[in-house]
Amino acid sequence: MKSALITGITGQDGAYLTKFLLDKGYEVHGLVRRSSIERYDRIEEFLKDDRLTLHYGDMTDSSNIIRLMSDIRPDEVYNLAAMSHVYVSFDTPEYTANADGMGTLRLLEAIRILGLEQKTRVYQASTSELYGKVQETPQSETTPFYPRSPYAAAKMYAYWITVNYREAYNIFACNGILFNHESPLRGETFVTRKITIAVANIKNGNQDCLYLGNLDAKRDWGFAGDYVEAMWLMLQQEKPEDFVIATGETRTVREFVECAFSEAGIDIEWQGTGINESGIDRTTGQVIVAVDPQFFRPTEVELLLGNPTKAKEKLGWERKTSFHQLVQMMVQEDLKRLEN
Ligand code: NDP
Ligand code: GDR
Repeated sequence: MKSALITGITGQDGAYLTKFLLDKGYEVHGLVRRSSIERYDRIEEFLKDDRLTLHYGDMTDSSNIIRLMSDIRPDEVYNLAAMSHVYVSFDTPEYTANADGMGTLRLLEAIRILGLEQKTRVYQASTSELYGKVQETPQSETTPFYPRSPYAAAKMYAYWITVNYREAYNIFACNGILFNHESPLRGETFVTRKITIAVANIKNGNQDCLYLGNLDAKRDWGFAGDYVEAMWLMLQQEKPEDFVIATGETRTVREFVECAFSEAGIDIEWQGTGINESGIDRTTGQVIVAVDPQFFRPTEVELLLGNPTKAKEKLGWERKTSFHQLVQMMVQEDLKRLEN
């Protein structure tokens, strides 16, 4: 039985990856942080599975990482743990650098210190945020990086230290440069989930208006369930390489809003521009979407559009879920959750 350690197992991707690896017959270990309320909601259904073991730890604690790696000696490590919110990283830049940047170094160093270079393969959760102020569209594995947030700068360090440890110590380590991927398990303050929760609330009369920041930002949005397969595929190749994982389509936040409300039977009409822009319910005439500048970022990433050709050719990976299917799934799940 192969073994895998997932850091960030309690997050969106951690939950989908846990299911994926258990289905493949893996023994799965997960790193969890101690908190005053232990919330493992996303992985609750797997907690009774004997093949899943949780370990307390933190990416900011080297001795903890070394001890865990020494005890588990996993065949594969998926480093998903991160302070993953771009907006919040402007408020917590030092912590973000520590967890997202240095955390990756700690993991790679543990492999080296323990002599696991030939045993343990590493997946590093890199991100399309590395492209930031984009230098080329669509973005591929060869597009230059230009990070636009403390989060992206920390992830840039993690990207390059992964490449360096691969080249210097022959560790099988891959960067998955994943574009935005969403699901009903998405954190509630990321824009897609914030929108689908608001749609369910507004539909049920529990909320009047949805306040958002930049409606013009464009993202290449896919489904998280499709993307975890690509993480695994990278570690099954003959040689370690970095891959862009994306859909190859881009949409504005505004389009996501329209599509999500339409899924709940609400038709939106846009009025005004800039911070005065609002979305009106065509049937009732009520303002149900408005811009609030508090959600603008000090530096924004305006356009992301990935080129997943290499992943298709070498991994045989393609997204299965379309943009409309993704929005539909998220809205329906949030409507159902409210009913329950
Ligand atoms: P989430 O924010 O849903 O999950 C992050 C996970 O990291 C949680 O389990 C969290 O634990 C854990 N974590 C945070 N800080 C630490 C720490 N210091 N020590 C240990 N664990 C920690 O993120 P996603 O699942 O969406 O993303 C997974 C990874 O992929 C992240 O690294 C993210 O940056 C990256 N990524 C995500 C993309 C996306 O669109 N989703 C796109 C590209 C990259 P807790 O539950 O305790 O908070
Ligand atoms: P992102 O995701 O920053 O791309 O990072 P997010 O959903 O937070 O923002 C996407 C775009 O929407 C705009 N936006 C808003 N964003 C939020 N959160 N809240 C709002 O109210 C709002 N209004 C408009 C943002 O300005 C932005 O342009 C995600 C994370 O999962 C990262 O960890 C990951 O690396 C990248 O995706 C790829």
